[in-house]
Amino acid sequence: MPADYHHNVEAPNHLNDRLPETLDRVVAKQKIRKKWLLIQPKSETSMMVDSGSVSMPLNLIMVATLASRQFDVTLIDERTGDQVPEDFSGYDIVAITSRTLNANKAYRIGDRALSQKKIVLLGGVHPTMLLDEATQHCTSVIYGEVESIWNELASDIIQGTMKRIYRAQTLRPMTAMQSPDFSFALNSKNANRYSQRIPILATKGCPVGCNFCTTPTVYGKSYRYREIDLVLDEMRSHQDRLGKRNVNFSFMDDNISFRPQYFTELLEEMAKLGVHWNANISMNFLHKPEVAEIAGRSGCDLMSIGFESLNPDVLKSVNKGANRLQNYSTVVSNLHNNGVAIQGYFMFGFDDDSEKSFQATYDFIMQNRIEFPVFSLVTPFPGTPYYDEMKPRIRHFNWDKYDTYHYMFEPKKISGEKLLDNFVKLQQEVYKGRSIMKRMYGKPLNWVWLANLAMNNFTRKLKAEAFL
Ligand code: B12
Ligand code: SF4
Repeated sequence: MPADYHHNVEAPNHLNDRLPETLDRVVAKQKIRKKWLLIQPKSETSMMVDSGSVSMPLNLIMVATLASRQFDVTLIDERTGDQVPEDFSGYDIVAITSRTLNANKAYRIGDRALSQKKIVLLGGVHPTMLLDEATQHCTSVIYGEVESIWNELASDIIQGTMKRIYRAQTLRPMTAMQSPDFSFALNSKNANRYSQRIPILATKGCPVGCNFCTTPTVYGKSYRYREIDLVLDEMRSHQDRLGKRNVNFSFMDDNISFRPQYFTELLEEMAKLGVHWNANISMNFLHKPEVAEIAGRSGCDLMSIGFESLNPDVLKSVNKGANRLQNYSTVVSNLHNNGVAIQGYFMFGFDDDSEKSFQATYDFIMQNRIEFPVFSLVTPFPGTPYYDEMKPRIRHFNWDKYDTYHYMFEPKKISGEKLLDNFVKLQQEVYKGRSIMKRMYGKPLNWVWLANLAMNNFTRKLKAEAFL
C-alpha cells in the first residue's frame, strides 16, 4: 500500500486493537457502565427519502460496536418506526446522527435531551460541517468519523470532562476499525423494515473533489481502505449467519473504484464467494471492458453511477474530472454486456443548465436503456465550496428541504419555472409505460422492474410545486 494513499493517516505501527493504557485505567474506574441511547432520526422532508425499506444504519452500527466495549448501548431507528422517547431518564448519553435533511429533527431531540441534563452527542455530516450551529443543540459535536477520536471521547465521558468538539488530528487506518456488530440493528423489533441488502465498507474518502460534495471537505484528499481479507471475512460471517452463499451486499463507500488495483483485486476475491453486490462508483476506469467483466463475474447486479449531467459545461463547473462524456455510452454498454444494471444519477439546476440539458439526458437514458434513472436538483450542502459560492442566491435555509429534491436557487440560463417544468416532464417521459418497456424489455424480472413501476405511479402525479 503506497504511502501516498494515506494523506494525514496515522502510521500503521500506532495500530492497536487493545485499549490504550490511559483509557484502560479510566475504564477500570467506571463503577457502573453508562447507558447510551443512539438515535437515527427520520427526516421530515415531504419527499419519499426515508420511506419504504431503508438500509441498516452502518454509521450508528459502527458507533454502537465501538461504544459497547465500555458502555451499554441501545440503538433506535426512527425510520423503521422506532419511537424516540420523550423521557430520557433511562440513559446517561443521548447520541444522535444527522445529515442535513434530518438536522432539524436531530436538533429537537438534542434540545430535549439537554433539558433533561443528559450528555448529548451529535455526529454525522451536518454537525461536522456546521460546528457552530450544532454545538447549540448538544454537549459535544463529533467531527467526522468516531473511530479516530474514540479514546479521548470515551475517557471524557467516563470522567465527565466533556469538550465542545471532538476532532481527530489524524485519521486512523481502516485496518484498525472493528467489524460492525449488526445485532444492534437486527435485534430491533422493527428490523423487518430494513432492506435485505447488507451495508459494508471497503474504502473511505474520495479525492476526486467535486465542489458540491461533502466528502472532500471531511476527509480531504485521503483515500483509505481495509485489507481485502477483512472485507471478505465480514462477507463470510454474513454468509454463515444466513446459511447461504448468495447474500446481497451494498457498499457504502464514497467511491469504491478510486484505486483500480485494489478494486479489481477485491472483486477477483469476491467472485469466489458467490455473493451479490451493488455500489456507488465513479466512472474513472469503467470504460475498460475488463473492469465491467470482473464486476459482473463477482456478482454485481447494480452499479450506481453519478453521471450527473450530459452538459459538458456543467461537468467542468463542478470539477467532475472523472466524468468524460465521450465514455458514457461505453461505460453503459460494457456493464450491460456483463449483466450489470445501472442506477444512473442525474442532477439539474446548475447555472449552465438549459432546456437542452433535459433533452440530452432523455436521449442518453433512452438510447442507452438505463434501468433506474434517478433525478435530483442540485443542492449546495453546507461546508462545500459550492455552498459558499451559492449562499447569497439560496432561496431557503430550512434543512428539511435539503434532500436534493427542492429548488434551491434560480439558475442563470433557465428560469426557475422552466427548470421545474422540464424536471417534472423528464421524469414523466422516462417513467411512462412505453419508455419503461423500451428501457427494460428483456431484462431480469427483479426489484428494478418494481422500482420502475413504483416510479411510474409516483411520477404520474408529480407537480412542479412539490419541489418548491
Ligand atoms: C452510502 C450513502 C448513501 C446510501 C445509504 C444511506 C444510509 N442509510 O446510510 C443511500 C444511497 C441510500 C444514500 C441516500 C441518501 N444520501 Co447518501 N451517502 C452515502 C455515503 C456515500 C456514505 C455514507 C456511509 O454510510 N458511510 C459509512 C459510515 C460508516 O460513515 P459515516 O456515515 O460518515 O459515519 C461515521 C461518522 O460520520 C461518525 N458518525 C456518524 N453519525 C454519528 C453519530 C454519533 C453520535 C457519533 C458519535 C458519530 C457519528 O461515525 C461514523 C462511523 O465512523 C455518504 C458520503 C459520506 N461519506 O458521508 C453520502 C451522503 C451522506 N449522502 C448524501 C445525500 C444527499 C443522500 C440523499 C439525500 C440522496 C437522495 N436524494 O436520495 C439520501 C438520504 C438518505 C437518508 N435518509 O439519509 C449526502 C448528505 C449531505 C448532507 N450534508 O446531508 C452525502 C454526505 C454525500 C454528499 N453529497 O456529500 N446515501
Ligand atoms: S466522485 Fe462522488 S464521492 Fe467523489 S467527490 Fe465527486 S461526488 Fe463526492
